[in-house]
This record gives sequence, C-alpha cells and structure tokens, in this order.
Amino acid sequence: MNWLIIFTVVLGVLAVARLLKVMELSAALRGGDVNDITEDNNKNNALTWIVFGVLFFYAFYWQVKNYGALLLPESASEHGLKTDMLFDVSMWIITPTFFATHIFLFYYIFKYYHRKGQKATFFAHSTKLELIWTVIPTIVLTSLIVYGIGTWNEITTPAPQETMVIELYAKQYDWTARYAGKDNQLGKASFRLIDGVNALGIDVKDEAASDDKIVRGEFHIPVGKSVNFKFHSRDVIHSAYMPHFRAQMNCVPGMETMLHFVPTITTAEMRVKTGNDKFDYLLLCNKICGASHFNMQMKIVVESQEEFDKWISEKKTFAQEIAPPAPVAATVDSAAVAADSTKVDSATVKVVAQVH
Ligand SMILES: [Cu+2]
Repeated sequence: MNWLIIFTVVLGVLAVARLLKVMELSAALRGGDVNDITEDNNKNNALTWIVFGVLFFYAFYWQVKNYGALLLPESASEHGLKTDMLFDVSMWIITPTFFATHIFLFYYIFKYYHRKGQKATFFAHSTKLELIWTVIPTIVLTSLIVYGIGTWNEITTPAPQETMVIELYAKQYDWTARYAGKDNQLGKASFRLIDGVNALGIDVKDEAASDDKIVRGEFHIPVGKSVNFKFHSRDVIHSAYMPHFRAQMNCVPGMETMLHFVPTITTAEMRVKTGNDKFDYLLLCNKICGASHFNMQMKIVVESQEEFDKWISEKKTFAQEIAPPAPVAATVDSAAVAADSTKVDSATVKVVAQVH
C-alpha cells in the first residue's frame, strides 16, 4: 500500500511537470511566454479573493452558529460574572475590528488589482496616519489591560479568614476532596506518608488532620459561601477546571496552589434553568496528564447550607477512618479511643503503625 501511494505521488508530480511543459510550448506557439501575467490573470485573482472573503465570513458565521453556545456555560459563581463581562467587552471591541479590517482587506485587493498603465501612489510618511494608528490601539489596549488586571486582582485576592478550606488532590486519574473540618485547617501531608490506607499521605501525628474529612466520587459546597480550594498533585501536573465557576488552577506536584470562589446557583436551580434534570457541575482535569485523562472528573453538588451541613456531618473524619478495627483497639486502650474518637491520640497512632 505504501509503495502504491509513493508511486501515485511520483506519477502525479511527473504529470504536473508535463502539463507545465505543454502550457509553455503552447504559449510559445502563440508567440508569448508562459510567465507573462495578463490583465485577465490579475482580474481572476482579484475576483477569487472576493469569493474567498465571502466563504471566510460564511465560515465565521457557521462556526458561531454551531459552536457559539459551547463556548462557556452560564456562570455560577460571583467572580464568573466579572470575567464574563471582561470577555464580552473584549469581544465587542474585537468583533467589529475583525469585520472592518477583513472587509477592507478583501475589497481593496479586488479594487486595486494591477491594470496596464496604472501606477500606485507613493508616499513615504504621514504623521497624521502614524498618530491615528498608534494612539487609538494604545488607548484601547491599555484600557483593556488595566480593566483585565483590575478584574484579575479582585479574583485572586487572598480568601477571607472564615472561608471554608477544601483540598482537591489530583492523581492519575481521579480527584479526592479533603474538607479541613471544624478547625478549618488541613492536616499536614507528605508523599512519603502515602500507603495503601493513607492515600493522601496525611500526617496522622498532626492535630489538624484528625477532623479532616476525605471525600471521593463527588463533593458538595454550600451556595453563597466562599470556598477556598487548595490544590495538590501526587504525580504529574494536572489542572483543576470547574467551567461553570470560571475556575481553573494547575495542580503541581510538590507545591500548593489555591483559588477561592463563591458559588451562586445550586445544582437544583441549574437543573431547572437548563431544563436538564440530569445536569451536574463538574470538576475536570484540563491538562493532558496521561491515557485516562479524558475521564478524570468529579461531580460537584452545590446546595443550601442546611443540606451541606447534613451531608458533611454524615462523613467520617480522618481519625475515624484510620481508626483501627475494634478487636485491635481493644488490646490497646479501648476507653481512650472511644472517649475521644475525633482526635488522633498517641495510642491510635501506635496501633495504626502496627497495622501497617
Ligand atoms: Cu488530566
């Protein structure tokens, strides 16, 4: 098959070469040169540009009509409205400029195609023109940049102190969420502590870790409350992307990145708005991280504070999760473990170490 393709290409090249030779000879017979450019050639070229221009704008229209709705879903976070506004303002400036420059481009190619005896006007300098095309873009671009930096700074300010902290932990190819618990402090973690039981490598000796809650499959957040996400990765760079909340942040092994936002629309409300009773917010990975990257996602449920409180209260704390099974605990100090099951005391730590 490969040889057949090579053979066809070679034959094609030879055929074109012969065709050019034929054109050259026939031009010589007519007493001309095949390289002469006639006025008809120029006119046809110019007309082709008009046809191309029409197709070009049609392609633009077709793309907007068919794919415009896929750009971004309705914003469901407070800062999302600001970024959308920034996006819209940029588009309102870019779109007319795009049309004006391209219409003129195609039209002037057509209007001024070369005719015999026609001479182009030559002028070397115009201060007025230079000023116009320097000052106007400067003002427009500076305004856009200042507006953009202002919006960016508003979004990336440190989260308020009382903001709920959730860790989003990425690994090939899933997400784990960890809630900081009542103290709003995530327990320390290290990749060195990762094992079959402790998948996030949380330090069991750290007091702050005991009330952390680890959640898989889906995570919930309360509507109207600021949530501060801290991102970590176990293996390669992932990117936490929550398109409805206009939130995206890289998850980089060995370092912590963060971002906070306030969700404004609950999952139930969004289901009504979209007319899709199966609608769900999603956390996606937006960095090609390996073979199953396409399926690296986690459901996000936005609900009322009461619903959220109920959901989170049913989840086990880290201390409860790593607490040893009853028979083993009984041999150590069952009273101490039972009395304070939310705290990781030294006895529990010792037992965990033995279990491992
Ligand atoms: Cu990925």
